[in-house]
Amino acid sequence: MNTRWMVVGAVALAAAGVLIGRGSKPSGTVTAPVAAPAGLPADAAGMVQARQLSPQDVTAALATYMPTGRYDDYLMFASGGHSGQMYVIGLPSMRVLRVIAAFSPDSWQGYGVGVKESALAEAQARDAGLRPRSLTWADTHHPALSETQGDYDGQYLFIGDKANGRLAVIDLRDFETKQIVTNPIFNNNHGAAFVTPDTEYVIESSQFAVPLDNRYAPITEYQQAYRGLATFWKFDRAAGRLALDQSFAVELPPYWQDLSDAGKLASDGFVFINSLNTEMATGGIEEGNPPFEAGASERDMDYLHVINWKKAEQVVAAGKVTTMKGLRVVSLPTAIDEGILHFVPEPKSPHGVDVCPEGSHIVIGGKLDPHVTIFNIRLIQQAIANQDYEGKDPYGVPILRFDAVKEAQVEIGLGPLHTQFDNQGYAYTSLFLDSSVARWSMGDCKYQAPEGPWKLVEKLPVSYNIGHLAAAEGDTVNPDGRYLVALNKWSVDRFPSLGPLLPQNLQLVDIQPPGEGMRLLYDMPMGLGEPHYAQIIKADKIKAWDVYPEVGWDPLTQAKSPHASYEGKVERAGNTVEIWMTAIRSHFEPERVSLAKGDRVIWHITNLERTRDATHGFTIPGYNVAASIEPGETVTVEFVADQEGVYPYYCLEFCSALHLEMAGYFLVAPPSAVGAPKLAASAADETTSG
Ligand code: RUQ
Ligand code: CUA
Repeated sequence: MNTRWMVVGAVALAAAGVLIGRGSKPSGTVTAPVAAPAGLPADAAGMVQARQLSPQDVTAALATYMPTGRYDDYLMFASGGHSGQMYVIGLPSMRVLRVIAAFSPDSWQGYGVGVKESALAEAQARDAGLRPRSLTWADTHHPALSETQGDYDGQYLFIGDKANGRLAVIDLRDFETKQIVTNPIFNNNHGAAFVTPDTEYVIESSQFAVPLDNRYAPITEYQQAYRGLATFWKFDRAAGRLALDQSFAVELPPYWQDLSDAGKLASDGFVFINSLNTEMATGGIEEGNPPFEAGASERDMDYLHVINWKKAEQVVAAGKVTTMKGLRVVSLPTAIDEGILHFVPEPKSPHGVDVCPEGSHIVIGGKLDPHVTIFNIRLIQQAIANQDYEGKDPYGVPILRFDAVKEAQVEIGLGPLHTQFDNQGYAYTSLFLDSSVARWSMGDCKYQAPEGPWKLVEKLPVSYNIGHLAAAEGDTVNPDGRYLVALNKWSVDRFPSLGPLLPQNLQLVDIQPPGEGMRLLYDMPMGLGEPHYAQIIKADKIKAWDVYPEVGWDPLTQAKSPHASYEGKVERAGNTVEIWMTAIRSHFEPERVSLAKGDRVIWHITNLERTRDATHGFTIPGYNVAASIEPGETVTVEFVADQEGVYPYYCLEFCSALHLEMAGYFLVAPPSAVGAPKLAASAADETTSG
């Protein structure tokens, strides 16, 4: 049995072509294989030896190799950092299954490159009056899967753009971005996106304090004029959209708010937001001030913001708000008077705040403190009720007494950042400076770890400098245990040198069963953009469409497009030429479109296919158009034919044996040559096909 196990493992490794585990060394190809058991292609023991694989390596290979056609158990949705996109990664294979274009154009997906039906184009048009530049990228940090009763429901995905104060909404029926919203009064965020337990709201809290409403105020007026903001974007699930007119925000002091997390179960109705820079440092190293890194780290304690959003909702409904650019804002004095906002002291330049599966405990990682600090929501509620304050901050926000609300502190190591949970009573915290993952036991939890409460159990070194970590369903009311992924910021020597810009290293860790210790299974280089946070969902919760429900589907509205057509035709009205084109293997119809320079072109394309994976593409040289027309989809491209000449348009997807023949000619005649009106009329006749 042992031999067979080794054999299978070695074959798996050879097929996967990967090296795993500490101590693995790159090796050449397998040389001199000796006789293998019947049916196996090579001598497995020889392969293990030739590739210098340890027994742990072989186990890791067995645990991660995915035979052809077999599907992964989990899907991980990872942000793409400043690539502006999202990644979908299968677990345990760690294969990248998809990139989802969110904030950046992507020609493969026909996103933001000339096609009208896109959230990016819609946002750019909407924000044209608000911002002078069309944004074509984002700094995506925190993805949030939609939840029902605190559990992932597999319907929607939200992602925050830290750099520009935006959120995107992705529909998981087709894995496409449906909406990008821009915070109308705040230009950056960090505590985004996090959802309340039924996805009533998507939370977007600010990072760097600025004057609200994008006003100017000199930095010398920092304390009076600058503010933070927690925005609660109402999610209209039926429409699949965030609704600004039903959203609200709570004004916060000009501390730098950091991550947030929504309460659930025991803490349902609350939102927790970390802060740093309660010193209110304003930088100015060039003027002899301490740099931010020092000025913002002087105090021993910063403030965990405890916001009662259900109370805030009532205050908003009662109209105690000021409205700025369509967003209803609860002012800081109102938030204090109405008991919406309380502070809890938290050590020491805190970063991650994570609510445990039962909602009872709130875990804080303080970057400059070797402990995680655990607060109890019951104690917080008691302290609020008893007004057990240690004082007020300069803005009058009551500060709860630390010892009254703290349940425990566990010393786990250097640089604790983020925490995830399993279903055995353990929490897992990333340690940036230690380059490791700490497993420690929770207390007062429905799952009881055998070690007893609040104990550091073990640490696993990771390569290197871990930021976030994600456990399978590890921030829901029902964690799965099983897998954990360390999202390491630095990879240094883990992969061959490909120049000075290195990939991040995502490491898959087996955390089950807990008694056997955490085991590293796989190193995955991510050379596409820097994932910050990720969420891992059971794959069978996702019910995506294989093809669009009807021919002529507009994915932006998720309804039949008024521009769908089952036949090719061209119509002219004045100098506007409208084309309804069909695409099916292996031709477009029409195959010729003739018009004159200066004509306005509206070009609809409907993919008539009902076959899974029968996607067609569309492009015209020089017109900056790249469409992906998936089975059933209708897209629209609009432009002015401002370049004369002859332009072969063709299908971008290798869809069939005659893919190269799937093409046509777009003929733009000079208007002066024949006289524009006359040519235009005849051109329209000529190109109508039936
Ligand atoms: S946070 S730096 Cu997720 Cu650790 Cu953005
Ligand atoms: Cu359609 Cu290639």
